Amino acid sequence: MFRHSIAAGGAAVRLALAAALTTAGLTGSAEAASMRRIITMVAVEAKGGTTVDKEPFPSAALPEGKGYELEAPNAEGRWEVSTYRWEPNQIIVNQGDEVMLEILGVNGAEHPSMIVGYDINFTVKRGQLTTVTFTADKAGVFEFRCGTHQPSMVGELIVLPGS
Ligand SMILES: [Cu+2]
Repeated sequence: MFRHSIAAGGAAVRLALAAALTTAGLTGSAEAASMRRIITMVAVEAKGGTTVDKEPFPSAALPEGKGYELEAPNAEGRWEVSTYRWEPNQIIVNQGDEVMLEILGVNGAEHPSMIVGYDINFTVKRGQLTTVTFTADKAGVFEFRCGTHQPSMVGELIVLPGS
């Protein structure tokens, strides 16, 4: 749903963003010029848990894949849930921007990943900063995904169309 509204309303979103930037004094005109963009990201694992005396173990399974894990109660009745994520998982740039993603691996040994539609492959490793640079020359919505931790470790690169 959201993806469709972005795709259909890209021009409106771009104008709104340009207006917001102008209001903030970040650009002199309603048309944002191509910029160098540096976006810091992390590969993280969100975790939570409790015990069955406080909350029952969920009866519904989570989607298949290594992106979600639901551990059954242990001998003490404690159960855990975890998921791998990109943070942020939505990136908005203007067409023509020179984009640099600086991605720190915090959880998980490695994340072999790609930006679908941009033919960009990269691997994020724990404790290392992976730099991904590209020119956002194609407008549209593009998935970036880890090949291991699906279906949760996915995000959207939104490239707003140029004039
Ligand atoms: Cu991963």
